[in-house]
Amino acid sequence: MPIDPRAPYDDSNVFARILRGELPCKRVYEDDFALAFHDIAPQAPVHVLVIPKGRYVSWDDFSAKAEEAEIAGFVRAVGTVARELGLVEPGYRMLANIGQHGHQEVPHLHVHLFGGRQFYAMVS
Ligand code: DGP
Repeated sequence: MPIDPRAPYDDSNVFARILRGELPCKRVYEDDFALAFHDIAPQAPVHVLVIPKGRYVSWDDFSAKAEEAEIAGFVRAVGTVARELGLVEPGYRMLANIGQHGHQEVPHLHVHLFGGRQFYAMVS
């Protein structure tokens, strides 16, 4: 079910639990600002999620409330992950679902990185 975008941050969400080490993940990258790991239900040969370490429900509150250093660190981490995974050539898709109409299911900001195949029209 898509999340309620007005709900406060829920510390029991699955990505918060991964950040705390309570649940396993297939980690591909970590720094002070971000953690990246393989999606549990990949929709491409490469499907990685990059999440900030701070408590942000979505891109909406992250972009509004995060410190400049957190924003810069997270944006740089997303790019670093894509480069380290070898996605830059021939290219990749990045996506963040936000709230109900965006069909966001996990209420902790995450950027999807998809690669390893050709993409066409936007997802439905
Ligand atoms: P979204 O619809 O943007 O909220 O996508 C949530 C994604 O998170 C979806 O592609 C599946 C993935 N996911 C959900 N639970 C887990 C989990 O426990 N581990 C991992 N690695 N991915 C998960």
